[in-house]
Amino acid sequence: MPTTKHLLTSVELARFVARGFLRLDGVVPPELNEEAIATLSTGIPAVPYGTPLAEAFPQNTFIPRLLTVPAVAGALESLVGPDPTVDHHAVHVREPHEGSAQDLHADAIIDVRPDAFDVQLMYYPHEVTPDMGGTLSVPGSHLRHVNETDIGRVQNLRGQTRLTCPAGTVVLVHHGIWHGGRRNDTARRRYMYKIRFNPTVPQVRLWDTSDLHDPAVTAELGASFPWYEQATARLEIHNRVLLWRALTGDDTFDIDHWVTRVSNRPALRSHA
Ligand SMILES: O=C(O)CCC(=O)C(=O)O
Repeated sequence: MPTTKHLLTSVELARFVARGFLRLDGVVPPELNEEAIATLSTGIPAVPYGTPLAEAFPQNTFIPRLLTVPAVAGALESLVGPDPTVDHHAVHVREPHEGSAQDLHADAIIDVRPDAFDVQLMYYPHEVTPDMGGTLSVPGSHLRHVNETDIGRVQNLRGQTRLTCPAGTVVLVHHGIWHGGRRNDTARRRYMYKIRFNPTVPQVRLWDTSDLHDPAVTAELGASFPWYEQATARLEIHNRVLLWRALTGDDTFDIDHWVTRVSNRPALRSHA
């Protein structure tokens, strides 16, 4: 059933679970993008960790208006539900000709929650061209837990993406995604605004589930990525099945028997 809330579909949710990110290209209108550059360059207000989103920013200021763009609001609600809290937010600038890139990392520390995740919204108010230091990210890395910059020595992985995008693009990422700002070889500052949300409700069937049984869901969840090892790729699928079970509340869902097989523990029965 179509929704007026711009909720994500099950296929889109499954894509997020497999890849660890969702791109919304050019969804923010030009007038807001123009306002963004001025707002982000003068600085944004500090928000204490865990502040309810509804209390974090004065109404009708830039950030609430960004977050109520329908495609952004619908995607966010589909992933973290209504009324999340703000973990933290920051403006990330790649300076003109700054000469270096950021180490590959995952934010915060190892996070082993199997059934919950935070979402980080990355917003790019201007076009990001190939030499402008777009955020590099590694599709399908988010469920392979790492401790912050412990992966910093990794220089390049097959299938990594260095973001190029039109103005007004929002990328929503799972908190575990491996990423890093790249070197900006242009004469222009590259802006990105990032805000991390903590869910306050169980992340169960928060999206438009009318296509839940579409075979494309399983196809998305089974996606492989060029940097995966042949055997470890199976663990990635296993971990996605666990997350999909948590998100759908369906503990029978499986792909190729991966989770069913390794969780099979027949109960002891008496043979009277
Ligand atoms: O500047 C960027 O593109 C990424 C920065 C970032 O996400 C970080 O420092 O954690």
